[in-house]
Amino acid sequence: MRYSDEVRKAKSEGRAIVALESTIISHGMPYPKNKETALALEAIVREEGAVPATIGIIDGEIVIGMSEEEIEAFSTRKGIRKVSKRDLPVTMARREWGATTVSATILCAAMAGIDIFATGGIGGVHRGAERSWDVSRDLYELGSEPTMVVCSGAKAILDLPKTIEVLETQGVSVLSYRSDTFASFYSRSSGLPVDAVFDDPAEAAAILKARRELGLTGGILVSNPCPAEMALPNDYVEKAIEEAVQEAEEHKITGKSLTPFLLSRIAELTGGESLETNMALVKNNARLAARIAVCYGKLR
Ligand code: PSU
Ligand code: MN
Repeated sequence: MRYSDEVRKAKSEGRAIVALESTIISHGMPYPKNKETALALEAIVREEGAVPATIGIIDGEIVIGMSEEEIEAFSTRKGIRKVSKRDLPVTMARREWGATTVSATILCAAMAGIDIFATGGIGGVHRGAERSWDVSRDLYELGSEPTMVVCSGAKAILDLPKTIEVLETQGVSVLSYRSDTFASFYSRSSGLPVDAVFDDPAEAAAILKARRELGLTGGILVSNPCPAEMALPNDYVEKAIEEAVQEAEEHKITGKSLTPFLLSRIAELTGGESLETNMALVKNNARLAARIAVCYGKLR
């Protein structure tokens, strides 16, 4: 594992750190929006008084805190493996490059002692999972590592009621920021219930502290709805999702290619609107994560 100087210093000084993932850069957004977004997330985290740690694997080494050049490389380089837990050993032993998903980023953040991580939307139970059995590793890593993940719910391409059920089975505490329901990625509400609503980042920090003190395995999911001015109407985006899901089935796109395919197809079908929304929501999540991290730092 290799730390950037900034992250190593922040760790030794006990400063608030926010982990950021790299699959969203290499497989979740097209160039140059992926790079712009990744750099913007880092700037937002710093603006809020925390230190960003973008995580990925370079030549088999887990990097905790990428440089700007490394972020640029993850934005453009072809053939970067999308890494979840099962891929970590192969990527490391073969000295490959790997973009870490939510699940692998949770693992790396936990190894690095970073408590809070921001992303766009976690993976979850895919639509049609009763046939495909496609359930993201993200849900199980949340169930076993003590990390808090700040996101806009699970991606709307998924079966959200089933995703919420698995989170419950896994014992993940699901919190929602200033909204009564679980967010639906591009839209603000899925209509699904959460375990607790909070209005102040300090409350989320207190819940994280309580969970740690109990010594429970597993983490906390913070659902932060997309900013209202950038949210897409549910039924509008749902039409694009259904079309993309249908196409994926026709083209037999499965496994780790499915989510990247759906995200890029939905961006095309919405004339780029869904991508703008995705960029806005992940920035909003980085800000909230940094605020919670700063509050958590004061509690510790
Ligand atoms: N959030 C986004 N865009 C993304 C992702 C999250 O706004 O591309 C990535 C995360 O890395 C997440 C992955 O772990 O999508 C889910 O992939 P899968 O469904 O194959 O588990
Ligand atoms: Mn999958």
